[in-house]
Amino acid sequence: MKIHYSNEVQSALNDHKPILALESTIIAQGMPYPHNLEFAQQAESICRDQGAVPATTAIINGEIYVGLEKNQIELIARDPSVKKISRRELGIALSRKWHGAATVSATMHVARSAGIRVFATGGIGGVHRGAEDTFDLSEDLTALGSIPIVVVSAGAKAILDIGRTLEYLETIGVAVVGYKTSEFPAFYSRHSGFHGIHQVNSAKHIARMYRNHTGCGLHSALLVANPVSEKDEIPAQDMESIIAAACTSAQEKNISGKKLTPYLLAEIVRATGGRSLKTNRALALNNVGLGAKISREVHK
Ligand code: PSU
Ligand code: MN
Repeated sequence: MKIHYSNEVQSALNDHKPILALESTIIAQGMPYPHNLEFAQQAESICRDQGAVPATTAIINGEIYVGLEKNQIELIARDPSVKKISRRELGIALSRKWHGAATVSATMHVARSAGIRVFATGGIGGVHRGAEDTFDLSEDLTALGSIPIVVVSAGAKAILDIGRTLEYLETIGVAVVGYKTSEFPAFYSRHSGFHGIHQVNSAKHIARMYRNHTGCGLHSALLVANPVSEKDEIPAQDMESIIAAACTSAQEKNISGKKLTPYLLAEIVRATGGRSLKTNRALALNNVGLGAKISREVHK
């Protein structure tokens, strides 16, 4: 796999400095312009402030980039031709010379190949509600089961079936820990009602767990669930009817496959009058901050 590195990422790789992988689907398909551009820039600056080099990953003209220049981030944020690319579609995107935003699964795949061990996103994809009929399970799950990197997320997106997502994470052997909590968070909300995950209270301990995880020869990810802050959360009971309505609307409009998650997120932004966008942005930036700290500890 041929990867173009930004100068900043290339020198961090040469000097063994901490690097944090960031995905780009959250930019291109997860948030509307220009909020997505502001978010992407802020994510990079928080990462640098915390002492890690941001490695935002995307495909431009059919080439893989790890670490984007300013104009490349702008292209991902505002060019409507940018496609959502998951791991299985990398070869297709390269052959077709597409612009592509990398999902969690695609970013994990590229990060491993680049030797980057820590990655921060908003919320992972998972088992969709009604998956018993649609079979809609995100490719993020299979990537988490087979790529040994630390993934920081605010839990699984609340639009999913969180209970089944947790069960599936167990089936595929993903280690799940909560940052300062033993309850798996629900993306927009701190609480999902699913208790009993292992609690870890510092980036240092997460780094040690990761070393032991890979030291045991495990090839799955260490998934760190980092709840959104209290001041930014939307309580789960406020979200539930909005999410249910968005899911019904997607069904009525026959929206499925890779279009489903972006549609649901946008519907929820609309229905909450932009409140969910603020929360999504806050939780993702919170994950970047923690991810950068973990990256520093992993590099010690
Ligand atoms: N987190 C967010 N917003 C997003 C995503 C994550 O806060 O848009 C993206 C990630 O790129 C993830 C994708 O891989 O949603 C999941 O899509 P799907 O459910 O189609 O697998
Ligand atoms: Mn899907």
